[in-house]
Amino acid sequence: MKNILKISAFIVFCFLFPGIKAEDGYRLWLRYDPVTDPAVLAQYTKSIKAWIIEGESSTLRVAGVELQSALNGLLGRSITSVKAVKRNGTIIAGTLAGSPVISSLKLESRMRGLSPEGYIILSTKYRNKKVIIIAANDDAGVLYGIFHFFRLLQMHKPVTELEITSSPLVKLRLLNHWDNLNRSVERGYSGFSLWNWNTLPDSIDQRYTDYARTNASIGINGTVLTNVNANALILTGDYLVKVAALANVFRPYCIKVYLTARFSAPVEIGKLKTADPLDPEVIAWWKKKADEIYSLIPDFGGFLVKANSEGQPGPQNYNRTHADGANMLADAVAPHGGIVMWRAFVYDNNVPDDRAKQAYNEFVPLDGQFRKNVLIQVKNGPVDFQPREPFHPLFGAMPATALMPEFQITQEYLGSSVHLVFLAPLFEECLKADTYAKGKGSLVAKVIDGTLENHTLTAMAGVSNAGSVRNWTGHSFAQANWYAFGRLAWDPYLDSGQIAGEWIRMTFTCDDEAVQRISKIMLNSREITVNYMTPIGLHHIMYAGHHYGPGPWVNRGRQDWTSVYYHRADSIGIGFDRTSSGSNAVSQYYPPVRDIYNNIQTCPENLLLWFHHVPWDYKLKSGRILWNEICYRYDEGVKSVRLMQNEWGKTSNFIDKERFEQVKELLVRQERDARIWRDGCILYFQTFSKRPLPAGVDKPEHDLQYYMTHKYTDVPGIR
Ligand code: BDP
Repeated sequence: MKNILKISAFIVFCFLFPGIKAEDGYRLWLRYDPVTDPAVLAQYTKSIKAWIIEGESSTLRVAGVELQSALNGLLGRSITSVKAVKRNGTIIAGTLAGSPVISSLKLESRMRGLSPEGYIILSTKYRNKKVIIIAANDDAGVLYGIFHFFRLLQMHKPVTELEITSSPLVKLRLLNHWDNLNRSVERGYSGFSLWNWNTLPDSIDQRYTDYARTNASIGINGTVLTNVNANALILTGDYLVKVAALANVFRPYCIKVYLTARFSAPVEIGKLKTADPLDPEVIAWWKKKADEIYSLIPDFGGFLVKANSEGQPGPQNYNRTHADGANMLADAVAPHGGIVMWRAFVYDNNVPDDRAKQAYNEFVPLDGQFRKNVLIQVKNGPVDFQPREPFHPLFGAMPATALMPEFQITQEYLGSSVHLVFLAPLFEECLKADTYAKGKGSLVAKVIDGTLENHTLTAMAGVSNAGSVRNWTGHSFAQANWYAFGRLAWDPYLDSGQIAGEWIRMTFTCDDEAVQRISKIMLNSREITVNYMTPIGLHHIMYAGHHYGPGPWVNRGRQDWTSVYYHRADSIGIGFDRTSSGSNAVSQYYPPVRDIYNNIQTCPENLLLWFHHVPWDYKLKSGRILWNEICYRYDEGVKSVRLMQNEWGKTSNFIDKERFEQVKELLVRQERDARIWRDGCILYFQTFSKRPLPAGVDKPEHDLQYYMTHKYTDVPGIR
C-alpha cells in the first residue's frame, strides 16, 4: 500500500513537473515539452486555438498526428482539430489542390515559385479570422511545413507575423546505412542496426516510425538500408518482403527506400556464370530483379553501388568500365523511375602513386557516358572522410554528369561516438569551397544543387550514425550531426551557426546564455579535433583497423593503407608532396585553386602537409617553425578540450541531469584521448625531427612504446 502511494505521488509529481522527468535522449530534437517561458506560452496560447488539415492521404494523416501531439505537448493542453474555421488562431494545413480554404486564398502566385516538397507558412486572414496557413503543392511539402512550424515553436520564436517560403535545393536527400544483415554496422558506434531482419516483416518496431518522423522533420526523403560492402542476399525474395515492410512504414513520411546492389549478385544468387554488365543474361537478370522489387515496392528509390573498390566486385572484373556497370543497372530501374548512385570511392589492387588522385583519374574520362538516371556519389574529400581534407577535385570536373556528395555522419575518423565533434563546419567547408570550374563562385554547393551545370537530378548522401542504442547516436551531440546533415541537404548554403542554434534550442534549452555557450563548444569542436588529431593538413595517421586513436607509426600492409605513406616524415620534414614536382594531384584542381595549393607560400596552412613536404624548420605565419607549430597545435587541441569541459560545466542548470552527466563523462574520455593523440604523435614525429619540445607544450606522460601498444577497452566498435 505504502509503495502504491509512493508511486502515485511520483506520477502526480511527474505530471505537474514534466520537465524533470528522466531524459534518455530518445526523442532527439522532436521533444515537444511544454513551453515554460510564460510570455512565449501566452503568445502561443493566444495565436493557436485549433487546427485543420484539409485533404486525405497517408502523409496528411501522419501530419495530423504530429500536429496533434506537438501542439498538445508544447502548449500543455489539448488543441482540437476542427472541420471549419470558426475562430481566430486556427492552423490550416493542406495543398493548393486539396484544401478548399487554401485554394480560396489566392496564393497561386506565391506558390508558383515553390519546387516540389516546398511550402509556405503564412499568417493571414480567412473570413475575418486570423489563421496560420501551412500550404504546399504536394503532401510532402505540407508535412515539411508542419515540421518547420514546430521548429519555430520549439525555438520559442514568434508565430504572429509569419511569412516563410522554403523549398529544398537538392532533390534526393539520403541517409546511407552501412548496416549488415546480421545487424552489425560497419563503422557504427551506436549499437546494432536499426533494421531487425529476423523479426521483419511481421514485427514493426516503433523505432521504424520514429526514425521516419525524425528524418522527415529535417527533410530527408530517402534511405539506403544496407552496407555499401553489399550482401547479395538482400536482393532475394525473402529479404525483399522485409524491405517492403520498412518501405510501408516510411512511405507516409515521404521516405523512399534504396538498396545497395552487389555487382556479383547474378552469380551469387542468380546462378549465372558471369556478372559481366554487357552479357545479355546478366542484363535480363537485373531487369527481372528490378521488376520483382518494384512489384513489392512500387516507389523503390534505386541502387547504390560500390564497385571495384576495396575488393568489391565490379565491371572492371570483366574489363568493362564503371559507366558500363552503372548504365546496365540504370536501364534495369529506369522503366520504374529508379536511379543508380555509383560511388566514386574506388581504388583497385594496384597501389597508385597517390591514392588521392585515383577517383578523378578513373571517372573524368567517363564524363558524359552515364545514363540520365545515374548519379556519381563522391566523398567530400579525395581520400577518406578525414578530419580535414581539401574538397574532392571531381566536383566541377564532370560537367555532363550528375554528381552527389557523400558525407560521413558517423564519426569513423573523428572519435566515433565518444568525442564531441559537430560536423556542420566540416560539411559547410566542403559545400562552400570554390572549385572555379566555371570561374569564381563555382561553389561545390552549386555543383550539388545542379545550378552550375543545369542538372535536374540532384542528391546528397550522409553515412548514418543512428543505431539501436536508446538515444540513437551514442553521444548526445552526435544527434546534432544527423540534424545538420538533413538541414544542409535541404539547403547546402546554410550556415553552421544557425544549424547549431536550432538544434540546441530544440534539443537542450532556449536559454540564450546557455545556447551561446553550447554553440561555442559545438562550433569550435571540429577545429579542436583537427588540432589534436591531424593538424596542418596531416591525414590518415590513425591506428590501423579501428581508426580511433593515433597510429602515425603504422607501416605494414598495403602501402596506401599505412600512415607512413601519407605523412612521409623523414629527417628533412613531413607531408605529402602533391605539387607539380610531386604527385601532381594539384593539377586535378582548376586554376587558380591548383596554383594556390601548389605554392607553399599561398597554400592554406590548414592543408599545408596535405600538399607539401615541408622542412621541419620552415617558418609558418605564426612565426613558429613547423616542428614547433605541430607540437603547439597538438597541445592546443588538448587544452581546448579542457576549455570545452569547463564551458559544459557551466550549463548544468539548463540541462537535465542524465544528458549533462553523459556529456561530462564523455568529455573526460575525449580529453584523455586527445592527450594520447598529442603525446603519441609528437613522440613519434620527434624521432624524425630530432628537436626538443617547444616551451609551453606539456611533456608526454609515457614513452613512445606505450602509445604504440596502447589498447582501448571503452570505445564502441573496438574489441
Ligand atoms: C572507409 C571505411 C570502410 C568503408 C569505405 C567505403 O573504413 O569501412 O567500406 O570507407 O566508403 O572509410 O566504402
